[in-house]
Parts: sequence; structure tokens; C-alpha cells
Amino acid sequence: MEQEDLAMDILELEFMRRFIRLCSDGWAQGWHERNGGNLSYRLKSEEAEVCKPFFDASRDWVPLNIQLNALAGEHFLVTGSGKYFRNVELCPASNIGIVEISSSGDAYRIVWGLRNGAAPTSELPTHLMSHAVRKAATEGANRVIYHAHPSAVIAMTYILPLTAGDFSRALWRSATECVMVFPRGVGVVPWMMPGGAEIAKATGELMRTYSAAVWAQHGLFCSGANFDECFGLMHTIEKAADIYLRVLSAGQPILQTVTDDKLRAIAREFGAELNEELL
Ligand code: 2HA
Ligand code: ZN
Repeated sequence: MEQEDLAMDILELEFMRRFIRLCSDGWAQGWHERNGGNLSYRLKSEEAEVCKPFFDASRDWVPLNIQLNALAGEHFLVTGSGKYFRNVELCPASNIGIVEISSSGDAYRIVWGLRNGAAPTSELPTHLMSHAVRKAATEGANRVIYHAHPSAVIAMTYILPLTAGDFSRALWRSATECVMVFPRGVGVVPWMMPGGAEIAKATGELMRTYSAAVWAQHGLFCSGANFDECFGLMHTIEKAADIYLRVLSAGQPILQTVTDDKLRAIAREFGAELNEELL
């Protein structure tokens, strides 16, 4: 069936609209210079079913070079390699696409979008590895993985030791809300070459424990059950990083902070499971 013949427009589906909105919001925040950043969403089976009439199964399978049994047969909406977040809203079918993972979990094919020979994001290995890990860690709840280049988080990676403890404490203390939003803390990946299996494995390893992973001198990877939660996590971490840097830049001695006991009290009050190992 020709796509034009279908009464419904795939772009009107809720997950599609929310995905596109996140791309525009991330661009508006200044986190996506040029083609920086990437986004992926694991479709619910009923969403993949509704989209089936729009799928084109004629494109080739591409090897993933990683084995992802946990994602076999899943569908992901992803941003395109070299594509600009600011253009997604303008022309979704050229800048984003849906990929299907093979039943053997070792290959993908594009079934919608990414027109004119476009390919999925260069960070596809890290996205899929993180999806596999977060899917297991959240008993299937996690569906969104988001990578951006927010300035303050990146700046922090030049002045703090690259450990989960150093980053989590600095961020938690920068704003009271942080401990409620990411009580397990954030992981930190040392500088590595982007786009490959090595950084995918390092990030995936951290995603077993943390909902977010900082990439030194590069950016941040966040996860979430839905677009609001994932974007909100990116936003909260970047805002805390910005406050952290403003405090350091103020040229004044620090007179008070959110102490460990206050962090514990916030976690208790809001029923969050604070990662005590990082205090
Ligand atoms: O250009 O952000 O990490 C996309 C990226 C690579
Ligand atoms: Zn990047």
C-alpha cells in the first residue's frame, strides 16, 4: 500500500510527536550544535503493530557487531547519523527513522524514514546496549535513551576526578531536587572514541547502576521510561552542573551546602533510594 493511501499519518502517532518535540526542545536548550546528540525510543509492541502498514521491509539487514538477544525483534525510532536536531521537526522522514532488530539480535534494518540513504545515529551501539541494560534493570519500563552535549556537564569533566562519587556528590549538592531525580547517582565514562563498541560497553556497564552516564569532554547519556522523564533527567543534571560552575566562578568562599545528612533526609522524605556508596 502506498503511504499516501493511508488515512492515518504515522507522524501523528503520540510517540512520534513526543520524539520530535524532544528534538526541538533539546535544540532550543543549546545542547545540539550542528549534528551533535542522538535519541532513540523502543516502541511498544502495539505501537509497532499500528506502524506496520507504513513499514518497508525491502531494505538490507546491517550487522550490529554486538549481540543483543534481549532486543531481538524490537523496533526503535532513532535519529539519523549526521542529522541535525533542529531539522527533525522540519522533515522527520529524512532525519529520523524506525529500525527493526533481527530475530537473532545481531543485525538491524531500516523499515521507515531515514530517506535518501541516511543511516541510524553513529552512537547506535551505545543506544542499543543501554536499552538492553536499562530494559532489564527496570523490568521493561525504560524506553528512551538520549545523548546530548550540554555545556556545563562537559565543563565539569575538566575539573573533577572522573568518578561516579565525585560527580554525583557535586550534582546532588548543587540543587535540592537532584537527589529525588537521580538518587542512584550518575556514572562517568573516561574519554573514549565515540561511536564504537568499546564506549557502548563502558556506558552499558554503568547503566546497570545509574540512569545517566557522563562522557568525559563529550556529553551526557540519559535514560527514562518516557520522553518527559528522560528529557527531565538531562535538564536537571545540566541545570545542577550549571549551578555548580556558577558557585565555583563566584569568587566567594562556600559558606553552606546540602550536607550528606540533608541528602539522606531528602531521600527519606521522598522515598528515594539514595546510593549511600557514593557519599
Ligand atoms: O554527532 O553526538 O556522539 C552525534 C554525536 C556523537
Ligand atoms: Zn556526542
